[in-house]
Amino acid sequence: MTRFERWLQDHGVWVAVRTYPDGIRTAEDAARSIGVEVGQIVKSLVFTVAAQPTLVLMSGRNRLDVDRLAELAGDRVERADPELVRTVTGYAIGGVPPFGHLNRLPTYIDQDLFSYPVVWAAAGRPDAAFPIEPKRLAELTGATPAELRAP
Ligand code: 5CA
Repeated sequence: MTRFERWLQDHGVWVAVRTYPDGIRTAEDAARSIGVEVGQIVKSLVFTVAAQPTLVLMSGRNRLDVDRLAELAGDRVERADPELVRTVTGYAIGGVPPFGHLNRLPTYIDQDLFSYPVVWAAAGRPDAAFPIEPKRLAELTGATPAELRAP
């Protein structure tokens, strides 16, 4: 059982994890392999706001507007490096899930994800993903919905 699956079990959260042997490291790979629109893939991105690691759940078709996040969060925003991502989430880039992290992170969710009935997120490894209703994803992460896409 993977760490993510153990977290699901320990927290009584049920999602259907599927594996893709060819790997789905990027949103584009994931969309192609799963057979959905790239906008339906959830990118789980870690930034620091001041020094506080913060999670941003972004639609795969959008780029985060970092200035907008800084405005919302009220402080300076920087991208976390791969080591920090692993330290705070417990997962390596390419497989970072939207929840199930070592530490619970303040979280924002891209408004555009709510335009799909179902979205797909990484399941703790670069070859696994699971579908989830965006509303449930926001509830489980306690995320703040926001308009976050770069123009
Ligand atoms: N498995 C796929 C689809 S679910 C996945 O995890 N996609 S992702 O978008 O959530 O994770 C890849 C993201 O990691 C990239 O979009 C990119 O923003 C980020 N990333 C890639 N390389 C680095 C890096 N060197 N430092 C910080 N972030 C990076």
